[in-house]
Amino acid sequence: MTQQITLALSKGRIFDETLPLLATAGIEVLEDPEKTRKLILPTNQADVRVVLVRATDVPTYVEYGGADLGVAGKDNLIEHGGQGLFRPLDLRIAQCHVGVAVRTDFDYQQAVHQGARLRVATKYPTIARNFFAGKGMHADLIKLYGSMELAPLTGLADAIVDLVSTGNTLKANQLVEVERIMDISSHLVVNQAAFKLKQARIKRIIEAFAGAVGAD
Ligand code: PRT
Ligand code: MG
Repeated sequence: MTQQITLALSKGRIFDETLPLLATAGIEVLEDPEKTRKLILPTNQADVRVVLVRATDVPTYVEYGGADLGVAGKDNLIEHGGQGLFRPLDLRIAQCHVGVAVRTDFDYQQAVHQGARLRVATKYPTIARNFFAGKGMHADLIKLYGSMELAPLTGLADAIVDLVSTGNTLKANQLVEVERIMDISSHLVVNQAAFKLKQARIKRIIEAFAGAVGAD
């Protein structure tokens, strides 16, 4: 009996940038997530299916075996904690970085210098907490789920910790990056039990992906 392999992806850049990697493993997704309401997508391989979940939920699906494999941003992996996940490969896709940004009229260096208590809005409390603790700074974190850029503009926070790619979003909202925290890319994650039970099939996928991203 062939074992079913379930791969968790999020719609948008991760799905789009994973497609060429799947192709190198001979896997072709048969429906376009932008055109269907289905959350389970068949592939040309009878034993492989793709499930569409929120980017932040990919690590959770894979942790509990709702999916055998998934592709998740390092940002979301850090916030999840990574328990129960085997992380064999950096796919080097969906690249960006995490940074601290403030209003252009906010003197961040002075706040740092004076040891001020910063109010920081973020979707990434673990990354933010570790960063400010490492600098020996007090940060009061405010958890948000989106549109972080609005927080300094409305007085909700002094600073945000958010993902930056081109920097256009910050610029459009009169914000400026004052700290670069870490580079981000998406990683392949595998459920540890699934890796043992379905090792041959999963290894073939990992090897194809590794070849495609030029990993050793
Ligand atoms: O959108 P949704 O709330 O469903 O979830 P999500 O935002 O977590 O998903 P998605 O698909 O937007 O992002 C998935 C993953 O892509 C993230 O976890 C990152 O690892 C990665 N990634 C790469 C990015 C970006 N680049 C990125 N630029 N995720 C988000 N952005 C956003 C950023 O938050 C900011 O609002 O784009 C904006 C900045 O872009 P620039 O180009 O204007 O700097
Ligand atoms: Mg998004």
